[in-house]
Amino acid sequence: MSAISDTIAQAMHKITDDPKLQDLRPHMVVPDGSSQMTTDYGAKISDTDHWLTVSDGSSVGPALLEDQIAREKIHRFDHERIPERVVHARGAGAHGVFKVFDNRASKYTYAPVLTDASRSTPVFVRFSTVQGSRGSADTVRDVRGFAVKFYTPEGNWDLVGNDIPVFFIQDAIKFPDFVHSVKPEPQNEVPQGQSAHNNFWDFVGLQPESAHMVMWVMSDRGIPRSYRMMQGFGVNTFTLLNAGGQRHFVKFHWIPELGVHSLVWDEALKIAGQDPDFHRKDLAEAIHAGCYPKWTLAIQVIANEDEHKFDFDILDATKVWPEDLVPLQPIGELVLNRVVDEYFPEVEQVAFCTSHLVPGIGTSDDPLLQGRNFSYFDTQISRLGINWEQLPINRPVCPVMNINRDGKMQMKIHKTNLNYFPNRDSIVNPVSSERGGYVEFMEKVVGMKHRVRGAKFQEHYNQAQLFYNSLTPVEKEHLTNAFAFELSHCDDQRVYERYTQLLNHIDFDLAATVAEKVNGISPEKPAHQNHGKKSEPLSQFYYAPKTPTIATRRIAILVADGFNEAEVLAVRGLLAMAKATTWIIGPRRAKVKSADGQGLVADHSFEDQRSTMFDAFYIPSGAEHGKTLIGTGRAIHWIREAFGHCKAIGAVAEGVSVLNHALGLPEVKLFYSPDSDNVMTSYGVVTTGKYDFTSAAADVVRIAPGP
Ligand code: HDE
Repeated sequence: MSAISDTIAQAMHKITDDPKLQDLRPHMVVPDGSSQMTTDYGAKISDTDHWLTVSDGSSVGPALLEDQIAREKIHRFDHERIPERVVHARGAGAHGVFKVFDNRASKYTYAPVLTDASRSTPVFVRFSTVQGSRGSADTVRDVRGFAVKFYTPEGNWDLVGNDIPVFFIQDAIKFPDFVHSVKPEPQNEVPQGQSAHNNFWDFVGLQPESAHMVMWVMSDRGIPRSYRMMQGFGVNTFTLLNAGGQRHFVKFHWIPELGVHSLVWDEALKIAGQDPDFHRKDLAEAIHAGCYPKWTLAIQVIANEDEHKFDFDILDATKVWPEDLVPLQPIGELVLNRVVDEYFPEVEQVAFCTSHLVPGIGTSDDPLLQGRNFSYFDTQISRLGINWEQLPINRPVCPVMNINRDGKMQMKIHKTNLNYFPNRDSIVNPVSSERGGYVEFMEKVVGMKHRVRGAKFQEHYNQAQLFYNSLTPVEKEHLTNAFAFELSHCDDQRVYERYTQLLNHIDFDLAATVAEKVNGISPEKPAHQNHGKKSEPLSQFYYAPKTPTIATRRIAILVADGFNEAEVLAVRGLLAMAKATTWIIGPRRAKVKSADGQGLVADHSFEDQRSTMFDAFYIPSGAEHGKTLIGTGRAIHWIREAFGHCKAIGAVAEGVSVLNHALGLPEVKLFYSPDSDNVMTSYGVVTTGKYDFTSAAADVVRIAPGP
């Protein structure tokens, strides 16, 4: 654990010192067994099960409107729902801490949140999908939101990012069109949680500026294994202001400690049905287990005077700043260490605004960001009302004082007869920049008023090519298949034909393969020559963790009656030491007898938790158990499916026979026979015939499941 993580770990144990938690505490309601039930106005309730009626006790009579208790219950119920977010409706959230390593960013900014290493800044993070509604599934192909609220003594700073570093459009004015096109179609509200439909591909086919982002979403980045295993990006270009008054342009990056990992498409599809809350549960499971998700915050910085030195516009949100041109500078660490207590008041009511910045951090002329700065505040008013910033989860931890007044659900009572500025008593006054007042960078702006974007904004394919070229062969294959899946769900010929033509501006082979798969237009020659350049960090493999780890990975142990219990307990112990979680999967969720002990109660059956829910599995030895598994169709399917999804697999003795049977491998001689004493590893499968199970288990621990 790094020094910084140690400090953060200590900060976590002193969670009571967290200023945001202290702020939330007075709002927490903790009923205990002796709590008396009351109405919302405090009168005690004697009966909450029977509506007041006129009755002689032997039959039911008319219900009385005078029953305040019944009416309150129904009224409150009728109004439980608020509008869901127009995008990013489905999400999960957690509390945490942010700390910088040292003051290395003070060259660029005087914001203490980014420079003061003695601080632990409380944060709330909300992850989300974009397209689906609140009840949609977690594992769909989509962009993921990564929104962070920093509660600093200088005010709240909201860094509202995504897991993909670019966006579909360059100018905010197109956002309603883009969102209408990707959301379920207007005539039938289909499809839910998917972009595989005519309107989305029609829009992006007609808007080549989206080409780069579409490549990212069709890559494995669109189906992350976990919120904990994805990068985050501020996407837009922000600015930093230092104590000397100099401005730098900045992009923010979150790099996950666990590396970037994705599901495979077949898994993602199946999990969407088998466990639509997969990511939400995964986040809570890791935090409960004390495996706190962590990210490094890194910045890319460009000096004010270098704004125009690149062949792309640095204010164009459809472009990355390639890391070989503008290196990442790690400056701090984010740790999520506390699950929410109640979903609605925390995750549903949290509200972010890109314009909520603290002194030392500023906005830029990025035309997408400018629109966002308007939109977020506006949307919070319609979702939560004008006083949304007074809600506990949104409230800053520093004093808030001004002449803003009234509005629905005003919670504050200002004890003053003056509600304007200036006033005769100077009750509340602006603060100079020296004393911490927010100041904008003074910039000379000259120009004509017209509706245009700069010349460099007109180029759309260079970075889409760079992304494609930087992928490994397996990533390319997944991306090609994703295009084929999506376009084959479009039945309007104009739509899928146009998109295959657009792909030919990115790469001839990609366009030709997809066109063949979906009956699109097969190109004869490239519409644009692929420049052939690469940038390694664009492949998610580049972000594999420095030290491979299986911490928090879910590992299934497949058993039937007669399994070797001592072996299972030893392997479980070893895996627990490596911080993986193990789950006994048996023929039923009940006790499974062992050959040598008490037996174990299975956590799930083969039927009710499928292989897709796990990162790896292991089959112990045991003669009877081996025979039973071989004869259990569901177990055989389980093994085949997991092998097909390239899961890490371990097996001992009779467990190896089960594998060989399920995978039909004796002929191809992939694994040693069950009675061989050697340990063999191939295709991520570790097998041994030895009953010296500790060495086999050590091998299981050694292989970290791949991306
Ligand atoms: Fe958003 N976006 N967005 N967006 N966005 C919203 O605000 C908007 C964009 C992002 O967990 C809305 O509170 C416009 C880029 C996240 O609560 C809304 C434009 C990026 C979240 C809105 C964009 C994002 C939102 C809907 C184009 C990546 C969820 C509900 C100009 C950097 C925040 C809400 C949460 C939410 C507007 C583009 C990320 C309507 C106009 C680019 C993570 O205000």
